[in-house]
Amino acid sequence: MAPEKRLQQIADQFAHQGNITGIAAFGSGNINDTFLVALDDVLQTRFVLQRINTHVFRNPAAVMQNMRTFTDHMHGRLAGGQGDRRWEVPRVILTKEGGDHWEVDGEFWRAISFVENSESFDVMHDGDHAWEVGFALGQFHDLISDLAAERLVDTLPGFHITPGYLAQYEAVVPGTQVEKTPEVEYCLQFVGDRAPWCGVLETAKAEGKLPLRLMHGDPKVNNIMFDKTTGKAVAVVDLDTVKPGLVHYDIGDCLRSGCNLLGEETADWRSVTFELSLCKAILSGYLSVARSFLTSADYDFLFDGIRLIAFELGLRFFTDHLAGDVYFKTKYPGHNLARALVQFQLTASIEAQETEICGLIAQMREV
Ligand code: GN1
Ligand code: MG
Repeated sequence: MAPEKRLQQIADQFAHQGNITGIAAFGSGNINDTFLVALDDVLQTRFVLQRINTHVFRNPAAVMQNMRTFTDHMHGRLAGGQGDRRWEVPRVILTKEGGDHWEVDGEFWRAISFVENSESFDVMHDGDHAWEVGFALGQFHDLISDLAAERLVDTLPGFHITPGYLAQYEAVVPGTQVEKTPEVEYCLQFVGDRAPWCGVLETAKAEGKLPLRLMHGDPKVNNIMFDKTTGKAVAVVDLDTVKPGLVHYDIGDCLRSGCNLLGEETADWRSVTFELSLCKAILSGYLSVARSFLTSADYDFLFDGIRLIAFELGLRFFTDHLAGDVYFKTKYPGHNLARALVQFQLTASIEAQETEICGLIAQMREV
């Protein structure tokens, strides 16, 4: 069967209104395959169709169960009124038989509503834009903060546990087939130099200094949707990794993606820098909501979180390169190495600006 016809048949398993008028690849995800389905109906004009990568998400049914639990919770919160801002939480679209996914030929498919009149960006335009990104993350954390963590299944054990990624890296290095180019040598050295520090957040967590909270897990800037008319943030999407964790993982991920103006896919890794003015704007948007629930210790570990998540993503990309590209989707040989170099350069830029970033955090926690 032609691939388009097959996609259409899968999309038609879900309980949408109207006729499908088009299906196109959507977004730039590194794990799942995503499509946008257009309909000729006026009320619900489009929806997102995704094939879950079951090598990464071993229990996709639990991913869907979680998504239903927390989106229901968030919709309940928003039903109480949401002030003068538009705010949307995507909805799971059920199959015509009432299930939350469709399985065919060993593949796992699901459908989610598209936030209409919205768009996302890989890089920030300016400080106002960046403030909105921070606000969106704060809003997300706030909306999920009163859902009991035990109600969600851990769908990706080990996610954002940096010492675990280091252990995987150490297991892969001895047997790698990858050629030891100067860039590979640089990465090996970069990781080695930071290995003793990389347990910083897990140690603080184990010592009870940082509270376990529900987090998004992947709030990179292109997972924040902006209203096309007002230019304001209106939703946080990509909800597969919502689970118990530290807000620091999310803040770090948001900043590592939002403060790199060249984006994480640039080939020009040597020019990558961490933009302090955007960091200030994102943190200030975030704290406009989160100031009410952050503890003093949370602030103490913010800088480490920012540095760590950039480093961790570099480590994950580099390990995948050494392992033969088995986790992240790649477009060319060496793609994961190029991505690792970007994140390591960003880490180095964060380290070089430690005094300024810590100064900013100190100023903001005083307000
Ligand atoms: C992956 O698939 P995507 O692009 O939403 C990854 C994130 C990384 C991100 C880097 C489950 O997310 O952790 O930060 O790539 N997701 C998973 O772009 O590993
Ligand atoms: Mg994701």
